[in-house]
Amino acid sequence: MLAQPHQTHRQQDPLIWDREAETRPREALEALQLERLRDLVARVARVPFYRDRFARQAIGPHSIHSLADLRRLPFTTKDDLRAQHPLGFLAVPRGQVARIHGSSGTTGRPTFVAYTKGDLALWSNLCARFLVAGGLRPEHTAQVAFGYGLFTGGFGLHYGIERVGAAVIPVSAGNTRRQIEIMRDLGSDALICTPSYALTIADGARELGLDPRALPIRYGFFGGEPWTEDMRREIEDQLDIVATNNYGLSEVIGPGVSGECPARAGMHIQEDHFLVECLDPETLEPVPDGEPGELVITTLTREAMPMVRYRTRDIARLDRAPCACGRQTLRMSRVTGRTDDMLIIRGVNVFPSQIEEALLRVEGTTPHYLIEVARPGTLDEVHVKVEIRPELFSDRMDRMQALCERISREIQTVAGIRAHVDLVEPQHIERFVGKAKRVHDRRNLTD
Ligand code: DLL
Repeated sequence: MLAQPHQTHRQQDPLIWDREAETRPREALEALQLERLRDLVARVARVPFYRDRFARQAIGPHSIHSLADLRRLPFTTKDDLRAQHPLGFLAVPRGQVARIHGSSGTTGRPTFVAYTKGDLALWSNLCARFLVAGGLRPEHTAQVAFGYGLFTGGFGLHYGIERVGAAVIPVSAGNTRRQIEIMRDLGSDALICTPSYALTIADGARELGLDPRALPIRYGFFGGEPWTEDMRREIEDQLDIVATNNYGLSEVIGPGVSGECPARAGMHIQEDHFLVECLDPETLEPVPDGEPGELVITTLTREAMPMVRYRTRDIARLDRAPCACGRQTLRMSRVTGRTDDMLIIRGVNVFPSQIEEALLRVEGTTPHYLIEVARPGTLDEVHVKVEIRPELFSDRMDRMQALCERISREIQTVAGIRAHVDLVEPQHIERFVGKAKRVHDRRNLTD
């Protein structure tokens, strides 16, 4: 089932928010990208990190003659952002910052992302593009079940929906029963959350004795975590909706980097604002189109915190063929993996090192642990097996139970997720000679 055009005040382009920008011919798009890239190189010279690197390589706007010159620019990594904590990457005076979001880091300390007023306007427009492409109309009511807060999902989509002119219900994440009640009371047409939460809502409806297909929602906009075509079929079937995928990351802007059109043959990258490369993560050379590689993103128009060649660690494939929908932009496949060990648990980014930090805060634990992730039904479940010191291993169930609860609380504090903790006798967790493998991810999240 594909999204059907609706009658709206934008009747001439019912499935395209900004026809001029979104269907710009390739040549004109590349000319615009080049102009913006030159401007970016001039602007980021205000950031000491880039100023130093550019100076070392004698790079300036004069070095950019074609888009291929992008490859002369240095990369930016999450570690670089961390080293400049909290706002060392700011490219505008602090007084021009209009909002700050954050993304989880390996140490529990967020990396901050700043926006000017202009960035916020751009962001809502980019979200409006994929929302309209996926079926949202001004007469619709959209329910946002992403968290509102430092996470970019809630606020990003919220303002995108407002930009489209639809009504927004900012329910925020969690409380499934309430989500369902609100959805039924207010007749929400669209649901915005992680794909796994969409399935939880379907489960929740059944638990309440309701038929999930009879819920009012008709459109689902899902992102923030990896999912598969099988999962899409499952969601569409269980909820009787059209589900589209959208991708983004806080360091770059949040949701709005790319999203699907009704053809649903990959996510259109908003190339007038982001230059996306797909590189071999080892050699950092481009991979041929259609081959998996790490996405590296340059923000062409972000003002407060522009990024030059940001290494996303996300693995995906690029497709340059024009799309049936009329857009000429590059499309990216689903994200099929990461080059680092970051896990996304129910939409929350978690690094194994955070779990380790939590364990080590509790006296009596050892650094021998195993994180098991599974998706037995529709939701991710995490079990952390941890060895405890021999002197603490006890026959007293109540003591062991209390210890489990303490560890679980620490994990919640440091990593923001709920985990089942299993205490294991000393020497019962496998030891490694080389690189320790501390994560067993049993979810099948590839295409
Ligand atoms: O998750 C931004 C977002 C919110 C996107 C809501 C879409 C919807 P972060 O918390 O910084 O930002 O996490 C970014 O999440 O590098 C990917 O690994 C993963 N990710 C985001 N969208 C998708 C998707 C937001 N559609 C990290 N498919 C990224 C697969 C996704 N992975």
